[in-house]
Amino acid sequence: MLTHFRFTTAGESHGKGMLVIVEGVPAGLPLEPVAIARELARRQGGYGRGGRMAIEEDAGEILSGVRLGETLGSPLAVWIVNRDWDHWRTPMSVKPVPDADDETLRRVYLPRPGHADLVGLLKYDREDARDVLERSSARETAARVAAGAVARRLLAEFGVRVGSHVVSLGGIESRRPDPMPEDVNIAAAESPVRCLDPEASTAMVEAIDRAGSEGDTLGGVFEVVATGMPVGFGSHVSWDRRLDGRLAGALMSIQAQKGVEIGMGFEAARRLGSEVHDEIDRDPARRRGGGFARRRNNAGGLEGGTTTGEPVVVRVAMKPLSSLMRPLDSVDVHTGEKARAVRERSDVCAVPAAGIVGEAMVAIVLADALLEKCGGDSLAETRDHFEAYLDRIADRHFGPA
Ligand code: EPS
Repeated sequence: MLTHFRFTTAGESHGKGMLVIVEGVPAGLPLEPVAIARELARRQGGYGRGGRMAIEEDAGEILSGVRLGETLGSPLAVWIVNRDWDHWRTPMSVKPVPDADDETLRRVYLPRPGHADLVGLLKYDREDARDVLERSSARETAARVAAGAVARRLLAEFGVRVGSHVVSLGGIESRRPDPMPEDVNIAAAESPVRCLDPEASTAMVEAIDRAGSEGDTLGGVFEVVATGMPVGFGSHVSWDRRLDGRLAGALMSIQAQKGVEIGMGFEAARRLGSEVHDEIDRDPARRRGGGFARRRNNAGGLEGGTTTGEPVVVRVAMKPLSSLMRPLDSVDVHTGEKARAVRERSDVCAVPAAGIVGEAMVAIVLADALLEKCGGDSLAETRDHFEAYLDRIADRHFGPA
């Protein structure tokens, strides 16, 4: 799905670490390790996380692709250590461990409803669900966030910023601030659940405590907002070039996400066309947008699978996590007997962290769209193409500056 800014991840949740390889970054992009460490630290936060986050201190080590603070145009490899691996050396051993019992190897025969455990066992012909859950775990999102940090760094060169906030959690809806804060992430960081409505934020924390004490879990909805993307990225011409589809696919690929809305989203289906579509005005100040402006942004910054120049706004629905401390009914895959699913240490709620992962996936898709349109082996070349394209739009409507 990604054609220009590509990445792949490897690693198991309690293995030695997570690796991500990012391909397609132009040469000459300034990149400090702290740009990655900062995003990884943001992902580790959020009220509702379990004991694991007290063990990990994700920073990310750049193994390749950067020299003297600048990208080389070669693949970037980033390594994120799993500190918890120290406790898992035997069960996660690469070599066989003869004579070890099921407990020592932490084998799992009781698949959790909602997790990849059962389908993975059947599909990959495994007996031990640990062979599945170690990879299906959302620990993998640390690697995505590292790739997203590189995408963000590239987008920043072009004035594009990506932020997120939690709009709903455990059924508690937040009120939208009006106007929205200038920097969503700075405002969201004030709330333990990254919610911009202080009252809702308090109620969400209480709901997490309640669910946790009952051995249950909670889901929610987060919103990602990307500002500064100019008009004309993505395309209407072919199904797989439509940016709304590419964003939705990338966001739905995040573990535990069940739905994506763009702009007004599902609400648009209930309204009249006149209430939905964003009327067009003349605005000479927006030379590089052809001198056009919109009165509102119900489209969420996308028309015809192409950016309009308004903020790109997407919301993503996350289901409650499927590792419950009060487990649901399941079947023992060894005996075929009815049993309770396995109790695995986990989080009560990871919606605030999922928002950071959502930002990463949006940044990656937008970076891909940017490189698709502007190309170039070096940042300078990409920038030349970017500026020339926007100057051309301005010239067409106003004549050369
Ligand atoms: C996860 C279960 C928990 C989470 C984990 C995702 O880990 P553990 O099984 O070690 O307690 O903390 O998330 C992370 C490790 C992370 O870095 O986000 C799961 O089953 O998906």
